[in-house]
Formats: sequence, structure tokens, C-alpha cells
Amino acid sequence: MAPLRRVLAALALSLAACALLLGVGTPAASAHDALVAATPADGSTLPAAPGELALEFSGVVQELGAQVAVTGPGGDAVAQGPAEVVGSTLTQPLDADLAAGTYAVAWRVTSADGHPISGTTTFTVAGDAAAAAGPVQEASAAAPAGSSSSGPAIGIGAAVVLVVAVALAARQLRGRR
Ligand SMILES: [Cu+2]
Repeated sequence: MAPLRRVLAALALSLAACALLLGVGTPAASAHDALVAATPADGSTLPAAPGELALEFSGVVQELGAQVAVTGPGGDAVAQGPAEVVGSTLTQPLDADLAAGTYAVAWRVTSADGHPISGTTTFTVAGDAAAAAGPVQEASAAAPAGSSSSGPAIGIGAAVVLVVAVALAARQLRGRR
């Protein structure tokens, strides 16, 4: 869920930037575009390597200046050639036979109203070896997620303590009556 939150934060930031630009510059007649869907979907795990990446936007985006960087698990750039934009869909060919691992996508396009928008997604190629070692991979992936969720865990702990304290207090009050 963390990558999704990051994307949403990035989208919110670009939307805020657009709103700011709209407010300062032109009257708010035109609307900026936003990412509607990504293929592979953000945070998804694929059984096989995808041949290309597709980003669908809420409006027609400009091909000029459209950039997509796809970085593999080893830090290698795996985008193959320039991104192609047809209407509201951007397609980025990828290297053939991507190795198993997680890939980071960073995109930037100019929306129809002339405002640049950008964001990030990730996807994971499971591959044969990774699929066989699936549970092990999940366990190692769960470790950082667990540590990052210590905040909510502490919150739940505090809530439990509060509930117990209220219950004890109520019991004491009842005892006095
Ligand atoms: Cu805009």
C-alpha cells in the first residue's frame, strides 16, 4: 500500500501545483489530466515479464516531452526506445525478458492544458525462480512493511489500553454503587 500512497501523494502534489498555476495564470477553464490506470497496475505482481508499459490518462496528453523511466531491480534502465502517445494512452516498450524483481516507473507528461504532470508506479515480475520461492520472498517483503506499520500498531495498542482502562473504571464505579 505504501507505493500507492506515494503515487496518491505525488498526484495530489501535481494537482495542487496545477491548481496553483491555474489560479495564478489562466482562468480555470481548462483542466489538467491525471493518471487513470497503469498496466501493469501499480504494486501488481506479474507471473511473466510484460513487453510494454501502458499509462492511461484522463485526457489527451502531449507526446512532446513525454518521459517514462523504468528502473529494474539492479538499477538498470529497461525502457526500450521512446514513449509513444496515442490520444490519452502512453505506451512504453520494455526490454525483452525482464529479470524477476521489482521495477520502478517514473513518468512525466504534459497534459492537454499545458501543465506537466508526473508520478510513479511499481510492478514486480515474479518469474519462475521467484514463483517457486514465493513464500520466502513474501516473508522478506513483509519485514519492512511490518516495521513501517509500527505507528498503527502503537495506535491499536493505545486504543486497547484505553478500552481496558475505561472498562476497569466503569467496573469500579459499579462496585461503589
Ligand atoms: Cu492543469
